[in-house]
Amino acid sequence: MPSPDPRPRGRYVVLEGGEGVGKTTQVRRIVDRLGANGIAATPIREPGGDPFAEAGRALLLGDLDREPEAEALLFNALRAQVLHTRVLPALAQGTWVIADRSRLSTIAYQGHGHGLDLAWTRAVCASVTSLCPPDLEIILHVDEATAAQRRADRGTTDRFELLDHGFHRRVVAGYLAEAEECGIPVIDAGGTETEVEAAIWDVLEPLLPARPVLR
Ligand code: T5A
Repeated sequence: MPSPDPRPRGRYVVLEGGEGVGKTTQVRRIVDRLGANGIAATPIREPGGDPFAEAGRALLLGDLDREPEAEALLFNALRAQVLHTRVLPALAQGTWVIADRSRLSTIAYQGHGHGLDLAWTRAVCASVTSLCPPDLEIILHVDEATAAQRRADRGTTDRFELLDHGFHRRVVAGYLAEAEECGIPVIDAGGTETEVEAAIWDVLEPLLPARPVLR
């Protein structure tokens, strides 16, 4: 009989929020900080994460017209792909996965933003994320002016960033409504990168393996 795998399962943590709140920056910082604490961690981003999903990302962020239902389903198809090819294998190896977006993005953008039926959107997302539900989701939130400034500083645009202010307000309101309904932590991401990292770490800390007590 094979001996039990002694490695603890990794944890799957998802950072969420509207455009330019600093998710990518914080994914990198949290991966590095986990590494500094002796915990293997890998970043992924959605849409994307493996060659097939990155090809799908180009389609989704490109400017071909599409129906919102098709868009929501394609985000979820690519999610299923990376859950199988990247997330589940990493977790099984004991590696933490720190993700830039997942199901809440579809609920906020395609559901609240584009007005898809929320029950349908949630059900589609749930059918995919049930493959591997996140251990923790965190929503980063900044005021509109700060987010706009950060996007301008970064200087790139894709089809979602070009959508009107009303769309982005519905997305942000959608995130906050989901947070309220599902008890998801919302972090004020208006501080410095170091301050935001510390706030995320506080929320994530209970997931860390207990250190042996030295006597
Ligand atoms: N989408 C995605 C859907 O519609 N449905 C879905 O299901 C999914 C999964 C993805 C797009 O797809 C949509 C949502 C998105 O529109 P993306 O390129 O991955 O596209 O876009 P974002 O995830 O929004 O990434 P952004 O790069 O726009 O924003 P981030 O990652 O939140 O911000 P970040 O870290 O790149 O920072 C932006 C700038 O601010 C600075 C950074 O240096 C950078 O210049 N910054 C700070 N400055 C001051 N103080 C801080 N604390 C800072 N933190 C970062």
